[in-house]
Amino acid sequence: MTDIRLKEAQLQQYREQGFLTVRSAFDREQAAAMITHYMTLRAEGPKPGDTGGTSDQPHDTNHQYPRMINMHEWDPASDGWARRPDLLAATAALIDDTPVLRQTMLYFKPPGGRGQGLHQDEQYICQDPLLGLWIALDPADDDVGQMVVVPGSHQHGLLPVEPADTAFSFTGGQTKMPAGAIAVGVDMAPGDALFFDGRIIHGSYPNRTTDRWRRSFICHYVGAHSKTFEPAPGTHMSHLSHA
Ligand SMILES: O=C(O)CCC(=O)C(=O)O
Repeated sequence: MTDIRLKEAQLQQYREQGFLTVRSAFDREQAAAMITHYMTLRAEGPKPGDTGGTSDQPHDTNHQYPRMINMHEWDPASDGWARRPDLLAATAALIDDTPVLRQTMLYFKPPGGRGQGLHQDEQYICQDPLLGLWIALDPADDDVGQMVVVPGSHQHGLLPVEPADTAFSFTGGQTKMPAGAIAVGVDMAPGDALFFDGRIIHGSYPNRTTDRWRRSFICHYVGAHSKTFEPAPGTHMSHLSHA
């Protein structure tokens, strides 16, 4: 089994850029087994907290394969993957604290599925530090709506939110982009991991293919000493009517 250990240069990159890619954190067979696992769970029927996104785009394929949330609360396999000791150790090094699992999610993003308006996770979860861990289960590239990040944007602090174009985003809110912000796509292979800061601007565009999925297993961690904060007016997604 893979066992990741971060080097000082990787910690440095995370601090400066706000994200870090680690190749083959899960091996390909494991990623394939996770796809089978989650497709089986999805086929069983609705789970607590499912969402296919805003209802104004009923033909979005995300409605047929809604995002799952907090599977670790009812699925022991998800709990085990989210608490893999080396991933927790990497997270501890990145946030310089004892990690506490805050949330798990599974994005199916079938062919034609909408993406998610670019945002900062702390615009949803008001705890800092917060760290996201995004595991690619399928190859993730531009065509399928890979993760995009704005390098260094975690250094802006929390930014205002605005309505997103729900033709492209399954959520109704997005971050108001700071001047000069450039979003870059992160190419990932099955099993690759992306660690990202709770304040980095990130999200994804739609899956433009007719035959490829972009499934991903996502964990969010806070630290034992993370602080809950009151968001400044206009910086939290709940300030929009359909976030
Ligand atoms: O996978 C995506 O499209 C977006 C995921 C995301 O925003 C997150 O994991 O915080």
